[in-house]
Amino acid sequence: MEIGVEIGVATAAYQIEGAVAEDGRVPSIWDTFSHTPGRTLDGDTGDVACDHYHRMPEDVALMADLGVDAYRFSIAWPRASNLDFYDRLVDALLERGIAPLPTLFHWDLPQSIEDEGGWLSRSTAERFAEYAGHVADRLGDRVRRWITLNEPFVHMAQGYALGTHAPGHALLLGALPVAHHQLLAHGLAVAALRERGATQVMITNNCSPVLPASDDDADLAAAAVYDAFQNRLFNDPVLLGEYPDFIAGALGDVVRDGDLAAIRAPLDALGINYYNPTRVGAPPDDADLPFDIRPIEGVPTTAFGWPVVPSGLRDLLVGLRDRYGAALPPIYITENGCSTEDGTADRFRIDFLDAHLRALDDAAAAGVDVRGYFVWSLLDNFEWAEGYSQRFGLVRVDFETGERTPKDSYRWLRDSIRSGRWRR
Ligand code: IFM
Repeated sequence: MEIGVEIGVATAAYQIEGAVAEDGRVPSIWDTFSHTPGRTLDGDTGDVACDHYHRMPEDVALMADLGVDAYRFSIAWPRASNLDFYDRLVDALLERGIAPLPTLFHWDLPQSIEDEGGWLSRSTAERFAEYAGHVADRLGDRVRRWITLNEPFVHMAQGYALGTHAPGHALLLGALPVAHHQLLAHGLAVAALRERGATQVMITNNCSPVLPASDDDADLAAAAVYDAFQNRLFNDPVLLGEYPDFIAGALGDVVRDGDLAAIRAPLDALGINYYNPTRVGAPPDDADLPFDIRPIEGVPTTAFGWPVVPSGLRDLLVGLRDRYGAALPPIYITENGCSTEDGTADRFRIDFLDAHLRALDDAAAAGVDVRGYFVWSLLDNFEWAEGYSQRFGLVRVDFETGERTPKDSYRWLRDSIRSGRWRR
C-alpha cells in the first residue's frame, strides 16, 4: 500500500503543556472551567498536564525517534505576551528535521477576552487576526504553514450551545453567532498570515459522515439538519462563500457585508479530523434540538465508547470531494486516533490506525487529494471534560511522575514509517 502522505502526530497546548502560571501566561477559559467544581471528571485540570512545557526536548526526541515528518501542535493564545517557548519548540523541531504545523486556536481563549463576550462578540474575530499576525511576526521566518482554528464546530457546540466545555454556556441555537465569529476570525487571520509570507494556510474542521437512523422522511430530514451543522456550517462558507440556507436565515444580521468574502479567502489545504460517523434520527416532540443522535450498533467501540468505522473516513472524503468538487483543496487528516485502556500493550490502537490508513488509501485511490495524516495523539493527555480518563497517546504518560513510556503502537508506527510504507 502506497498512500504517499506526510505522517505526523498532533497535540494541543492546554492538553499537554501545564505551566499555566509561568512566563507571563494569562488565565484561559479552560483554567476557569476546569477549576469550577463539577465541570471536569474528578475535577481534573490542565495545571500540569503532561508537563510538556518543561519536558519539550524529551518529547521532540520521542518524535524524532518515531520518524514523523511533521508535528501539529497548538499555540496558546494566553501565552501571546511571551512566545519564547514556541520559538524554542520550532527550533528543536527543525533541528530534528520535523516540520512544524502550528494551530493558532485550540479552544484555550484568554479569560479576559471571554469576559468581554468571547466568541459571541465580533471583536474577538479582529483580536484573533491581530494575535495571528503577532505570532507570525515572531515565528514566520521559520514557519510558513499554519492552521487557524481547530474544530470550531466542537468549540461552538460544546462550549456555547451545550455547556459541556469551556466557557460553559448552554445557549443551544443561540450559540450560532459563535460560528460566524470564528469563521470571520479565520478569514481575517488568513490575510494576516499571508501578509507575513505564509505558504500554506488551512482550517481544521472535524467532520462525520451522517447515517440517517432510517429511511423515514423525519429521520432523513433530521439527518440533513445535523449534516448541515457538523459538516457544512464551517466548510460551506470557507469553500463556497455561503451558509447552508436555514443557517443563513438564523444568523440574520450577525453576518455583515463583506464577511463571507473574507471567510472565503483561498485556502491551500483543508484539515479534517475524523473519529467516527454519526447516526441521526428525528428528535422527540419536546426536544430542544432539531435532531437526535443515536448509537451505532454492531461495531467495536473505543475506551470512550466511540464506534470504530474506518470506512467512514473514505466515505467522508469521497463525500467532501463530491459535494465541493473543484472548490475542495488538498486534504490533510489533522487528527485521527482512539482512546484505549491504560497500558502500553495497545493492539487496539494499532488495528485502529492501520484500518484508518487503509481507508485513507482507498480515498486516495478514489481520486481524493490526500496530503497528510496526523495521529491524535503523541501523548496521553488532558481530554477536556473527561480529564485524564481517556488515553489517546502513542506514548503513555504517568500523570504522577510525568514519565513517558512508548506504547506498542508507537513502535508499530515507527517501524511502518521506517519501512517506507507511507512514502510515495
Ligand atoms: O482531544 C481532542 C482534541 O482536542 C480535538 N479533537 C478530538 C480529540 C479527542 O476527543
